[in-house]
Amino acid sequence: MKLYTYAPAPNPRRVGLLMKYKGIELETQEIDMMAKEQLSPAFSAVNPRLTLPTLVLDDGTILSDTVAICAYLDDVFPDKPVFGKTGLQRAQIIGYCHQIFFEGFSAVGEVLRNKGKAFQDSPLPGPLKMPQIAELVERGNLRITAFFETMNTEVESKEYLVGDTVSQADIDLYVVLGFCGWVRRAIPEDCGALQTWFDNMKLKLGE
Ligand SMILES: N[C@@H](CCC(=O)N[C@@H](CS)C(=O)NCC(=O)O)C(=O)O
Repeated sequence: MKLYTYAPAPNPRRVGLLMKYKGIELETQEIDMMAKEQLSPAFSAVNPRLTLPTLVLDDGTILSDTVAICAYLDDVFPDKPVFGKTGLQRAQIIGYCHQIFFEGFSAVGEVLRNKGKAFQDSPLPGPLKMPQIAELVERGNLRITAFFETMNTEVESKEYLVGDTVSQADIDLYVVLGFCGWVRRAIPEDCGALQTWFDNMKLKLGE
């Protein structure tokens, strides 16, 4: 199998940290997003959704959603599982990944991509062209504030989001909290539990 990625970008980082944590090595090709290589005909032939990460299996099957790639890699490389030890834990982890993607990643994306020239006509990842909407910057920032508060409550009495070891949910939360920095949003002072959780997770992930 082969992974197409761009290591610094947030969704690729979710896969990168999973691979680092589990000690997985794969054939990898970096697609330079700064040079907009993900929009090239060559990459379009690999993944017409034009998004990273993309995992192409040996039989040609394409996985182009981060959570699907992570779940698949966790299955193929079972040491240090990050999708739970029971069916319930697996469901809870997938639930958190979905929540973090929708309430966290997409809120930051809303702020990042609706202003400035870098994402002009491209406020959403992928091939769709449409205008930026300036008001979404303000709404995205409100969503980020709400996300900090929600996640602060989630980790108030927990070392890990689910169970007693690192899961994909922890990796995703760790990555999105870093991604908040791209829009100059830091964990607020009144979210002390979240800051403590983040500092501990940084050590656990060897970052
Ligand atoms: N559905 C995809 C979305 C991934 C995504 O949005 N990736 C970003 C990089 S973090 C991307 O490829 N952006 C392409 C672009 O901005 O043109 C997933 O869950 O992995």
